[in-house]
Amino acid sequence: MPDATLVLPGYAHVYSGKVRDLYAPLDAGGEPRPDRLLLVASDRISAYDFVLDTPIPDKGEVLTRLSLWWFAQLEDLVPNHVVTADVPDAVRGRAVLVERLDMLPVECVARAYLTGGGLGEYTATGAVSGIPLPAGLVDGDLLPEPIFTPSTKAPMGEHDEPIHYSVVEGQLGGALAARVRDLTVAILERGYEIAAARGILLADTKVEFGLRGDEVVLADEVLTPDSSRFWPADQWEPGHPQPSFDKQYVRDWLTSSASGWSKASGETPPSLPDDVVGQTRAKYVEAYERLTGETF
Ligand code: PZK
Repeated sequence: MPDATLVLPGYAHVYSGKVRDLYAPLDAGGEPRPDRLLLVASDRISAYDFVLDTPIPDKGEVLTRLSLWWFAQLEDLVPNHVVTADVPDAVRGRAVLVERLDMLPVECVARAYLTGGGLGEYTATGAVSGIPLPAGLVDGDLLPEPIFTPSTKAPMGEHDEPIHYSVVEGQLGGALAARVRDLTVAILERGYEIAAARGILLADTKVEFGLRGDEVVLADEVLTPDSSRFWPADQWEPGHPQPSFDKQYVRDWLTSSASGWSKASGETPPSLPDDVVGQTRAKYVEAYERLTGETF
């Protein structure tokens, strides 16, 4: 098992997700500050709905630095929750101190390409989140235009359920629903343009928003391989699942006879061999370097 819950002096552990952890900084009296959170990205990786027991070195730092870079690219579109990346040495590089917001209870997803859950819905109904799509689309097709396909925030271990935009309107009211829809699509479009220029397709992305008073603020991580689907542009070929920019070595090895594991078994996947770890680490670093134009 990669790191058991880290003890960070001056912080209280709040919550652990599959691959990230949340802490609250303590005030002078040892009480959790109500206005700040520390988001810590681990080197854990998930595949086929399992968190693997083999960490990918530097994954947490790559994703944290990539997310910070994207927040800066998006600053003219939407304010964000980042306070500082100046954090304790134990988590430096892979943690961000953020403003605690009133989070909106919706997973905001926008899609440029049809795949994953959206494809399943389309195949069953001809529509995604109630948005009718042209007939005859296949896995990996480019959509006529980017679409907003929100989902519920399911508790950990459960899957988010797609919802219609009308449900978001009911939850948030019409004005706020339209604001998060338009922002989500604008973030996808900005990310898409930047990534495409660097040979990476951004198929879809999930973002989270919170409120600072009545202002909508971008939270969580943005446009990372954990929140988005990145595909190598030169391998794009609709009609079948596209290779993942970052996780393909892991998936290929896990589903190969070499792993001795099968998805359908329900068993915990085996530890990854060193070469798969190294190749996967290199893909995360390559994604960072191609997208940002900076050396990791
Ligand atoms: C918040 N998460 C998900 C993220 C995890 C879990 N700015 C904020 N204010 C209030 N709450 C959150 C945020 C943010 N971002 C985000 N849960 C609550 C999450 C990172 C690690 F374990």
